[in-house]
Amino acid sequence: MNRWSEIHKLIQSADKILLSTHVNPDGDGIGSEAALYYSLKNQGKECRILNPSGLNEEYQQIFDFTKFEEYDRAAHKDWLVGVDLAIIFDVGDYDRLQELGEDLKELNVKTISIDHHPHRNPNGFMHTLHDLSASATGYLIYEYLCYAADQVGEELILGREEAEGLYIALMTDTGSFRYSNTTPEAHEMASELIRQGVNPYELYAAVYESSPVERLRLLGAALESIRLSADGALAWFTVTRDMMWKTGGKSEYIGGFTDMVRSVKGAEVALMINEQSDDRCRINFRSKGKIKINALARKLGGGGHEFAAGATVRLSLDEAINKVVPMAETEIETQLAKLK
Ligand SMILES: [Mn+2]
Repeated sequence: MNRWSEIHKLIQSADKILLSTHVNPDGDGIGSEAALYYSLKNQGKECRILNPSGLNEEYQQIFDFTKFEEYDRAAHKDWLVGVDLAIIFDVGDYDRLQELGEDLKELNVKTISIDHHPHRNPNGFMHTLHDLSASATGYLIYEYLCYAADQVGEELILGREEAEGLYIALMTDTGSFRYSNTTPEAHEMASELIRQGVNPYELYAAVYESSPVERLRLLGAALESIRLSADGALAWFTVTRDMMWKTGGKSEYIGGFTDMVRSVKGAEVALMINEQSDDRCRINFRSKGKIKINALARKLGGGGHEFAAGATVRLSLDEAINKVVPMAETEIETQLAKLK
């Protein structure tokens, strides 16, 4: 039996469908939503995208931003009544849906989680399709659309938004086909999308070459703060509220900073400590592939992939530095010693 057959039946028998993804939606979540949204609309289904938070500027140039609504209980809860199915992308932890998750539960809406992250407790969802080997959630959506087309004996023909959504999902989650999750299947999917009309440079430029200058200034301040430790195997840096204030930066500009710091020669792990308030910091780890960092993120109350993980800690900036940096050093040194 095909792994999509059950989900396909659920989708076929639903008339009113909600799509959603995590807070601060990334290219994978948004792209997956766009692809399935337009596909379901074409089938005449009533469909709506409601996310826990809004769309970053770069994605507003590619997609019709009015289709990506920020969930507002007062304005949207009435619409949730009578939803047959909620499909949630790139989220395995139900709690990340925040208020929307609470309301779906209260209204007893059927939920499906489609994701490629490892999870401790995927509870809360009624159905799940989790595949850690998939490069992106968008890869899974592509596989589903191929399956659905095949069921009616047709070739998959994608509209502009569907094809661009899938390409953006894949491009952003593989770091533009550079990270270790770049599989032959990912390239095959990209080649099919390009054949169907996607323009790779146009989408790359929309996402990566349209930074507000404040973002680059904030990046400059962040790069200035890089420190090396564990014999150079750890490159850590901070993004403080002071930097934000001086550069005019915003928290949504921070995505991708840790990946950039990982490029330091000799560094195995990059670590960002982002001061969010007097007693809260966001911690981000990126590994080049020798050191697994998800156990470290879990110790701090977070999670993620083996080589890309993070956590939010209830600590001041100084406290976070004093706690997390030594923890990371110890973890890196222990793992490196085992590799010798
Ligand atoms: Mn993803």
